[in-house]
Parts: sequence; C-alpha cells; structure tokens
Amino acid sequence: MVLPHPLPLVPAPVSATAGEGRMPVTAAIRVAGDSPAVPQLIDAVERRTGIRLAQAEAPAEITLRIDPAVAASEGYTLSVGETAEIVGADEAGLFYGVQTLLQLLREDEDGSWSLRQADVSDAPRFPRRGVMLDVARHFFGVDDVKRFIDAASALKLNHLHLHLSDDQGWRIEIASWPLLTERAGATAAGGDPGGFYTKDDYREIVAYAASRHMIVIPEIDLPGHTHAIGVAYPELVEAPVLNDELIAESARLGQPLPVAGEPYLGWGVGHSSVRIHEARAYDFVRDVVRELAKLTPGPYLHVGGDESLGTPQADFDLFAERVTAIVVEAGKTPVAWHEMGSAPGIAEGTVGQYWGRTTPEGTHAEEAARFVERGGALILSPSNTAYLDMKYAEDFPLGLAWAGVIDVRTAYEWEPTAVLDVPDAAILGVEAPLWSETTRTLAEVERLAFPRAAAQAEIAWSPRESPERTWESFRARLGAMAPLWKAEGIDFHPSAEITWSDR
Ligand code: TNX
Repeated sequence: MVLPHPLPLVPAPVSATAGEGRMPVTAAIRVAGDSPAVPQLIDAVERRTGIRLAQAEAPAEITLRIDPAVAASEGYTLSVGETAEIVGADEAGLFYGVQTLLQLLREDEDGSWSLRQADVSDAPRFPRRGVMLDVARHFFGVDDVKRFIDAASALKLNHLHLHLSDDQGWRIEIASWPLLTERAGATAAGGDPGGFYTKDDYREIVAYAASRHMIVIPEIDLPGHTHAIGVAYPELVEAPVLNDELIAESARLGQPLPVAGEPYLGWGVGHSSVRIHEARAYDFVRDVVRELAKLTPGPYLHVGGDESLGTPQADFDLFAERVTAIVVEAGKTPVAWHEMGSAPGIAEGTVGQYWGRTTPEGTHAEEAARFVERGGALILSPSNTAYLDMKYAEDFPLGLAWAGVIDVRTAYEWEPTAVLDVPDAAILGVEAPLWSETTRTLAEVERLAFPRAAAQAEIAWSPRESPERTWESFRARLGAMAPLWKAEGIDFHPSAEITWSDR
C-alpha cells in the first residue's frame, strides 16, 4: 500500500518524522495514564475500529503523561515505535496528542489496524483558534453543539463562539427578562422552529466544551441585530429602519420586511437597534451581561457590534463605549466585531473580531487598529477566506455568496498577520464563523464547515515557516481525514479539490 506522504496530520505539527514500521492495534493493547484523555482515546479508537483497548496501570503499550517541560502550553510530544507515548505540556496538550495519535491510526488492507510509527513534537502558533456557530438564525440543540465541539476540537480548535441572539431569535434563558426566551425563542429564519438553551443546557455545553479544551464565548449581538428583543420587550428597541439593500434583497428572496414587535423570519440585516438613549436599555444590557458572565467560566463576552446600519454613528459609538464598559465591570474581557473600533473610548483591552476582507476596504482597517491602540488585540475572521457559510462554488446548494465563493484552496491560502497593519503580537489568532441562514440541520452545518474548518485550524495552529504549509501538502494530508470523519459520522463536503482516502 502506498502511504500518504507526508504523515497524514492536520493541522501540520511543528515537527514530525515518520518511522518505517507500524504498531499493531489490537484488543491486547493497554493504555495507561491519569487523565481524562485516556478514556477519550479508548472511546475514539473503539468508534473508529470497533476495538476496545483496556485501561491499565503503567507499564502499558500506550502511555499518556504530563510534563510541562516538553512543550509550550497546549503542546505535546508523541512517539510511536513498538509502544507509544504521548507527553502533554498540560491536559490540553495531552488531548491534542491524542488527536494526532488518532490520525496515525489506519486500517490495513487485510482489515487489521495499526499506528504509523512516528515522532512528533508540537505546539500551537496562535493561542486563539476558534469557530463560531450561529444558533440564532437556526437553532441547534445541545447534542448538535456537542457533536460540533467534537469535530472542531479534533482539529485542535480551542474556542467556540456561540452567536446567541439575532433579529430572528433569542437563544439563552435570562431569568431577569423571561419574555426573551418565552416570546423571542420560538422562531427562526425562514419560519423554521426555534428553540433556546436553559441555563442548565448552556452549562452542559460549557462543561462539554471544557472537557475538549474549548472555551465558549457567548455573544449577544448589540446594538443592531436586535429585532427579536423587540418581540419580547418592544420598549427596548427602535422601529425597524429599512435600507435600500434590505428592501431589494428581501424582494429578490421573497422575504417579508421586518415589522416592529412581530417575529422577523427573513435574512436582511441592518434594520434593528436597541434604544441607545433609554436608561432601561442599559438595565437590560447589565442584567444580560451579569447573568451571562455567571454562566461563563471563560474570560470573554462578545457584545456584537456588526452592521448597525440604521444607527447614527455618534449613537453607535456611545453605545459601544457603554456596553464594553459594562462587560469590564462584570469582570470579563469584551469582544466585539470590528465596527465597534469606531468608538474612541471603547473599553481598554477589548478584543476586536475583524470580518472584513483580506484586503481591507473602507474604514475596516482603522476600526480594527483601534482595538490595538486601546490595549486590546484582534481575532481574524476575514469573510472572503474564513467564513464557513460562503458557498464552495456558485452552484453549491447551501450557503451565501456575498463575500465570494470559497473553495478549500481559497480557505487555506491566507495569512493572519498579512491582513492588517498591526504588530504580529496583536493577532490572537483566527476564528471561522458559520452563519446559519441557509443551514437547517447539523448535517448541513457540517457540510459547510468541513473540510474548510480544517484549513482555518492549520492556519491557526501550524508554524508559518513549516515546509508542510503548502496547498499541495495540505491537500494530501486533508484527504487522509476522510476515514476519521466518516467514522465520527461527520457529513463533510467531499470537495473535488481533494483526493479522499478510503482508509
Ligand atoms: C454578515 S459578518 C453578518 C451576519 C450574517 C453574515 C452572513 C457579520 C459580523 N455579520 O449577520 O449572518 O454576514 O454571511
């Protein structure tokens, strides 16, 4: 059998050498180690092969242990010879070493299983490697989100941004404003059923994500994208402001225009705003932020800020300053879409999320730079390369195309430090957003997200200078992901750009 060369690892590790042989994987193999990664490895091997390895005391054929000296945070070393050992710098590193080991596991032609012999030493390039799931346009329940976490964390992605509110629905229980979920949770884009997370649901997601070393970043989108708030509490929002593009797009898609106080089921943007000069709006924001902060062990709360097209600039800037200050008061670091960088007094340390193009247009670069001036940093989500909801090709049945069509190669070929004129150290990393206007099921989400999320994972994890950081290498290694994704039931898009392996 011709083995794929180089080692079939995605994202590419810092360094790896392949051995000649293979380590057979049978039910006689034992796994030792004092870490949740041990049962995670055993379960994943069973899902893939049907073989259940035994958990045992050392010495065993596969050993997992922690030693902070082996690599930087989240890093690990892995060696597979006659036996295998994974040494994590910390629990996250151990978990990532397990993901790498699983990528070395292959079915041989006679149906037996083995690990490719290899030595790997690895650690991430960027601390922030994220995906976003829009649960507002369409709602995805706890089990769907857990599956998404599994698939994302296996690519060494470590942040999950949940877009919890938008014009079409409100998705998180807030005890002090109960009508949000009662009245604004039931609907979704296109008239599909909505849904929301109770606090216990949300805690379950956060805990599950943590067990896969992902930090959840909750987003409440403000001051725009807030029509649904007005379905619950009309006094908090302005009447819809219609723009020409919204009117034209709605006509083209046959979607009704937003009507104050009624659920909005179209996809048009830029028509809603909370009442920026009403004291009660800030009582609302404070309560929501306080309750969300309590549910959030992670350091970040995202407060939106995109596409407030009907909001006068001065009002928007005032709101941006106030809302980011409220998040700081609640003990969290604010995150905002780059537009909030228009506000001179945005809270110090606010993290900006840049969603302009890889060649910035208009005021986007200036707005992004403001976060850095204010002592914050940036997450890169360029819409023309990192957006998971853009179509792969014009005729792809799912997704949108406003930022372009993004085939796998386009998703792969961009560099986070080359987009904006800011110091490299100001780039925290990468996030790939999936907006859900067109995706009604998790399978549809997966078709848009995979394989392109793997491209973003490699950009965020792998060293820029690695010889494997080329499209040809990535393409070959990505093809080897097919059997893993199939075993996990991930409905990836089998793009014709890639030669997918059977085993
Ligand atoms: C723009 S990107 C939006 C979202 C849409 C998305 C669709 C951004 C911050 N806002 O409201 O869902 O385009 O691709």
